[in-house]
Amino acid sequence: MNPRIPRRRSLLLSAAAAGAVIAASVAVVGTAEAASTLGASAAQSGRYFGAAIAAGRLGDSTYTRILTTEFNSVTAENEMKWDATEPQQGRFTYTNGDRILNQGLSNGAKVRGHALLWHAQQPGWAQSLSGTALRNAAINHVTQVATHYRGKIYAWDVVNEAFADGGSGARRDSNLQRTGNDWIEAAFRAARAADPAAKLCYNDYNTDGINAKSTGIYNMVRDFKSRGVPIDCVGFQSHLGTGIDSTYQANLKRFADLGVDVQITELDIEQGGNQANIYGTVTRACLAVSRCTGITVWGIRDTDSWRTGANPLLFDGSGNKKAAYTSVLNALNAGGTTPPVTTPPVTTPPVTPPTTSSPPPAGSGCAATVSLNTWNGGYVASVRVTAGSAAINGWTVRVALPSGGAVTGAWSATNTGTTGTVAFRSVDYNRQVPAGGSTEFGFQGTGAGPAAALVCTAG
Ligand code: 9MR
Repeated sequence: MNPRIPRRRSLLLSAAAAGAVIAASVAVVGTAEAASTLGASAAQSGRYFGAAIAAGRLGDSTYTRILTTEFNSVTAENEMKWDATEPQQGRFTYTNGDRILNQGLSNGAKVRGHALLWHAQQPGWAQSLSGTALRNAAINHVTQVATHYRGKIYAWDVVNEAFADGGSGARRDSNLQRTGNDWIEAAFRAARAADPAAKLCYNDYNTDGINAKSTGIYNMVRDFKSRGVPIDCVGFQSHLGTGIDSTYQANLKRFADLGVDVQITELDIEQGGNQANIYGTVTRACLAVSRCTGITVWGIRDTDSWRTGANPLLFDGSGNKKAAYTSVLNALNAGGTTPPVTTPPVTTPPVTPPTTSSPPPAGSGCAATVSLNTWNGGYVASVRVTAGSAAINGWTVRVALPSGGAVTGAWSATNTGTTGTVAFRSVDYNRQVPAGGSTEFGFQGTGAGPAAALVCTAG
């Protein structure tokens, strides 16, 4: 039953020679039995095998037995999404998210966080926001939720499904996208600041091969890496039908070659003649790409799946292993490349820097106050512009940056220059501020934050 696996052995030995953590297991590889569970067999090559789980099903003993026996990673199917964790603005509820977390951690499993920002499953209050208010609410959401789970999440889907289907390779229209094209990088920066140890992923579907959509995402990741935007991984949901694109593995590989981990994050495959084979193909593709660190199936039994009638999972409704299960287990036991041991860059914990502001608006001027969310080497700045005793129609805030620092993006304002003293000018929708009223804009930058009080000019 245990095939001889010379390829895996030699790869593990070379990992040992390189001093990788996996070296500890090398001595037993030659005589190892094939592991008999998905998690254990994935762990032989340094990977995880996980499932999306639902808090409401944890009382089902068949479900929980399979979960704790077979899987060494869990993802909350719904419980960590925006509508679940912040049902009212600023009021956070973590009860069900924490149940998933604790189920995973108490079982020695990794926990994938899913998902901080997404155009779907937003709470009603967020759906009705736009512009600065939505941007600030979104960044606050990322910061609060990632802070709550700080140090406990293996990888976060920071942004989910932000690209359009079809041939454009462009971003999907959404309320988040309309806050400015930089919303994704702002979210990643905020997530890094809040939980420096979590791997930060972009996650999407219909990316199961080299196509226009996956290429759009590829270009974004390449851009992020070149500009130092903190991204560590890309999730490929892999909700598959009865076939699989011949470039599935090559697509994973091209992303890995950008210097990010790749993960199969929501695997389910329509039942049909090819289901077991395709499960094996996906598993082998991950094993063949060294930076493919794990696979998650989107549910446990067919009856737990969101795809009613497709029977797309590894266990039938009674909890029996299907042919697809055996196909995956055999592929895992045949071994593969070994993922490098990578951790997010070490960063110093965020500090709360002093808030700097210009004097309170005297008469008809304006004032600007900044608060910073910093990390080692960068920050996100939120600036509040307050009108004095008269309404203003247009404003400019000048920010003096320390030498070496630069602005890398702004929202709800347009900036002139990126270094030295940078001027941020109001945009159409936040130009008018009533007497005593305020509006907000933001920017992110490298280096330390503003070096002096901000100067606000009305008009
Ligand atoms: O499986 C989830 C289902 O229970 C929810 O009703 C649905 C709501 O949109 O989300 C499902 O999970 C989705 C995941 O969060 C993102 N990728 C697509 C998944 C299937 O729709």
